[in-house]
Amino acid sequence: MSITFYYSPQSSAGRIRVSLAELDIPCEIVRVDLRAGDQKKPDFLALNPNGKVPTVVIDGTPMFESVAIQIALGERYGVQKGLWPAPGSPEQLTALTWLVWGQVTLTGTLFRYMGNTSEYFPKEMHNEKQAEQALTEMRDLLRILDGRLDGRPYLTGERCTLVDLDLASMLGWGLMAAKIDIAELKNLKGWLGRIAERPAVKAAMAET
Ligand SMILES: N[C@@H](CCC(=O)N[C@@H](CS)C(=O)NCC(=O)O)C(=O)O
Repeated sequence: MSITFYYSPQSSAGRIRVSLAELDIPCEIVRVDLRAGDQKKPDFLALNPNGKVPTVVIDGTPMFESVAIQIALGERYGVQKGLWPAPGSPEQLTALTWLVWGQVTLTGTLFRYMGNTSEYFPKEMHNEKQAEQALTEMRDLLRILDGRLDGRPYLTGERCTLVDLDLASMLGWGLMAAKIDIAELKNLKGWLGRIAERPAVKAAMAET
């Protein structure tokens, strides 16, 4: 088994950094300097034509899109480590559901809100009505997530899985960047706090 991980700290690749550390899988880490444009060089584009991190090469096969990478890592290495439900189990269906919900529905809405409000995006692209609509949807989704965590410490039940780590990694950054307050969502707040305390998450957050 060989894994090469193309990584840049404080980016979408952080969630894969956390998964690899939690799974305790030996891998070669290649730093990609996004500011210097390493991701647009021909060698890198041959692995990921999108020119983005995370990108991994597992036993010679390149993969991109963090959701696909999380599923591959979970299924290959996570079951044994208790970080991914067994294939064919009801928990696996639940894990896939929340992972994709987090990456497609929740992240899509968050970025729509940020695209219309945040200083990360040019002011001339901001649209007040779109922002209002996206924020209403975002609040609904956060309430849904809070409800899922009611009486359940983690998304699939008693155990933390790569799905929790993935969603929490995106939300920990996203809620801060989008300046969305979740004080009244106690389950969500507690879950984010528990995950932020994990050594692999702390280590990834501290990397520069
Ligand atoms: N949907 C992709 C998003 C990847 C992505 O947007 N990566 C950013 C870092 S956060 C990137 O590499 N940007 C470099 C660029 O666009 O030049 C995933 O989840 O893997």
